[in-house]
Amino acid sequence: MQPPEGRKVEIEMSVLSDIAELVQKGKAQEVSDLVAQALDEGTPAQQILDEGLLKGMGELGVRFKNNEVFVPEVLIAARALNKGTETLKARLVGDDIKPIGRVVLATVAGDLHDIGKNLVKLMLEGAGFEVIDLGTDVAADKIVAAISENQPDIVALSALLTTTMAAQGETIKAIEASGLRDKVKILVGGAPITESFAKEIGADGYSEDASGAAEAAKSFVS
Ligand code: B1M
Repeated sequence: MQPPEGRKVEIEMSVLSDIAELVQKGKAQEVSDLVAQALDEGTPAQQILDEGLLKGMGELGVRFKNNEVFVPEVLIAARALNKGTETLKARLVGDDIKPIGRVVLATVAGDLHDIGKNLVKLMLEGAGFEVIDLGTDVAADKIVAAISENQPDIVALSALLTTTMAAQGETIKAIEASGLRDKVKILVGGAPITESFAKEIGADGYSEDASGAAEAAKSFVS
């Protein structure tokens, strides 16, 4: 028997706040199990992401900034969050969808942050793209080599630090120098990136979040 509506909302909220708390504690398996439970209970994936997984990381981010937690705790939390998004992905992305385009995706040189990039990957795959994920701290020449090898429609670059934003521009310059610039659309994003910065460095598109990145990518191939 289903619980009455008010009680259902209460149960959902408690599962989501448990997810947020377990992300902060870095409990990867428990996070993954609760994400699966929330999906089984019919909670929308976007709500699990926003009000569970990302809420937990947001709260931890504030404590990180205030020097209440340090790099090791944040790293373990990031692993738990990534495991949670993998569980979401397993339920969201079908196996036998014909790709609508190919994307080479990377976090730029000097930058180790991969949670936002992984979300962008999830949304792109959900939108039907094949994604070649080069990982984090990816040098411009490696991105150029991946374009030659894979002939993507789009190159998507993430940067989370004010000190690594410039590497997006350097990567675009390297793509220009290789003669491959007119073969790809370039999409940039990440917390410090703005639309005007994206224009300044010669990107074709910018989005402030992962679902916007998927929308922009779709507009490039439509
Ligand atoms: Co770092 N870190 N970190 N960190 N870290 C930040 C970014 C920081 C804001 C924390 C702070 O001080 N408040 C700060 C940056 C300050 C600045 O540059 N202005 C910071 C710092 C300083 C550092 C170190 C230098 C700390 C140190 O060592 N003293 C160091 C740098 C290491 C390096 O990269 N070389 C460092 C290290 C780390 C960890 C390794 C511990 C860990 C990363 C683990 C991992 O990613 N696997 C970490 C984390 C987790 C964070 C915070 C807490 C969370 C970032 C995150 O994942 N957010 C962060 C503080 C915060 O943001 N509150 C912080 C959730 C994620 C979903 O958001 O990545 O912004 P985000 O992605 C968003 C959008 O930006 C957008 O879509 C996503 C949402 O839908 N998006 C795109 C992202 N990429 C996109 C691409 C697109 C389009 C949209 O198109 C291609």
